Amino acid sequence: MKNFYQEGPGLTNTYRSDETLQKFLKKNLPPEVQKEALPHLDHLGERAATDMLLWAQDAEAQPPQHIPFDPWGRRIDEIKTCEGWKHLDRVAAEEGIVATAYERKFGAFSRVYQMALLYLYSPSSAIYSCPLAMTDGAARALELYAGQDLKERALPHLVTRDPRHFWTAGQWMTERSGGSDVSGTATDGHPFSGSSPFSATHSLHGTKWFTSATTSQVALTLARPDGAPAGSRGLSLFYLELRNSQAQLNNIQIHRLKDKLGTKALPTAELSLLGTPARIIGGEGDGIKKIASVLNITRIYNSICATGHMRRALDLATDYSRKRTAFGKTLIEHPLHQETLRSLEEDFRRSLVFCFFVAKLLGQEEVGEISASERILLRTLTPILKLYTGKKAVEISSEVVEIFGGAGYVEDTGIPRLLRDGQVFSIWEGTTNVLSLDMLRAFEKEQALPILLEHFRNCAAMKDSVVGFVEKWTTLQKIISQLAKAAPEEWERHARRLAFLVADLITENLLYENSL
Ligand code: MFK
Repeated sequence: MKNFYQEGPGLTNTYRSDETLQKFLKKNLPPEVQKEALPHLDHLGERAATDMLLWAQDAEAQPPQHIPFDPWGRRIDEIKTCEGWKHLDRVAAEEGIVATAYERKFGAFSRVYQMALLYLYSPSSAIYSCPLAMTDGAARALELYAGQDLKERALPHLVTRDPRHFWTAGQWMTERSGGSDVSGTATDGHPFSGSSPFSATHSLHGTKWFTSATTSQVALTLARPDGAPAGSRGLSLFYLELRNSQAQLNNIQIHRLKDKLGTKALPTAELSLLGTPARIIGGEGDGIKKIASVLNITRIYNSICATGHMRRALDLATDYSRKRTAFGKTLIEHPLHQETLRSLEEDFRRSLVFCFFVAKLLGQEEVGEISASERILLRTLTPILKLYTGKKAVEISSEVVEIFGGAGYVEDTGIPRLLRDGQVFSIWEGTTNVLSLDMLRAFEKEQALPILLEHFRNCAAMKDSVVGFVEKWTTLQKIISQLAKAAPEEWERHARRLAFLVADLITENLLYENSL
């Protein structure tokens, strides 16, 4: 062992090395979609292990900086980002990470194709996938609620493949009083009297506490127009552009960048709106309901990115396990190590199939090919998918750090970052508890529970009496019958348990159906 040096983990084309993704897509995409999508995914998988990876490393090594003043004391609030970060923006446009969904070339399958691109892009993007999530969500909200002129102005930029014209969007909801409960939103909207290239209706005054990525060109935000009632019902949805034609901020002052646990390359700022021109979207009121169309997309992005993150962590752990020797054989040859990896791989596979099941429903909704019960399934499963994959990302990241032993605890191996970044998924866009309550909201408002139960009754795993599925189904029925006459507080107490049980049933069936 004299002069022994351990070889570190490596990555190869992340599409070719991903048997689960390949198998799933080959089974689920129609041949004409496969013909275009699979070579593209192969190409992106190569980039994810080569040029993108280097740019992501650059972005991680040179986090963004906030420069509040110019040398002469003028307020400029520049957010300086490195070349790697800018390249990742260009790759996103070129590869159609958002565009593929909006071109809708393959009907509902466009979303599956697009989410597969995102899944490969995200783990080598230094979480550039976060601004893309909000860009996609904003595109959908504009599509649903904006006037024709605003659609024509903004949408082509959000969904373009041309990096020179590509815009990203922020989603600014969180204020000092809350990110989960936004009823205390203190941003006011007064009537706007000046001229604005996007026909602003209001000028906004308030402070936003968590805005990612603050280098975006546009943002959607919540504010309370003059005279609107207190509480969440009085909020409206607004569109704004961060900079004017001279590239100066539109009455926005950036206070500081957040010093976050992870996602260090992503500029997240606290800022104040000091009379920022904004355009109300879809008329006054119902702001939460309208921004929910953004949230439901960003939550699916979160799940895809969490699953891509799991795959990256497992790829590194598996490669390392083939290289590292302990007690006379490589780690991968030890039965207990094999079992540890097997169980993590299974959790990853569950997450992957669940993500693409929901992505397909989203695609169906967007092209108007969704039944009433499928629409309710999409509404109910979105928060469940997000809470499930968010927690799995944390668990898998933690186990992978452990697999590397002491090396996993040392910064310059890059492994600790997996755990820090993995933790964001359960927080970003709704915590586990908030999402469990969102599931209950869907049960109540959409009468979703009977539809979910009917879905389970029709599952292949139910018809074929798959043991794991039937056991969980029995438990679910037991809990539901216990809760049948219970007060809402009791439903709330059990919400998280119910959500994970639903996730277990969905994933058990999807693994069975896909022979994975
Ligand atoms: C990538 C790295 C990023 C950097 C790190 C990030 C760190 C974290 C930064 C953050 O702050 S992330 C936090 C982002 N915030 C959220 O995700 C919001 C979480 N909170 C919720 O989702 C709450 O449940 C919610 C704000 C929606 C509760 O608001 P309300 O007003 O109490 O809800 P209400 O009254 O039940 O619903 C209002 C309407 O919206 C209802 O419709 P109706 O008016 O027809 O009755 C609801 O049905 C509808 N609605 C609510 N949620 C919905 C929805 N509709 C569809 N889908 C949903 N998910």
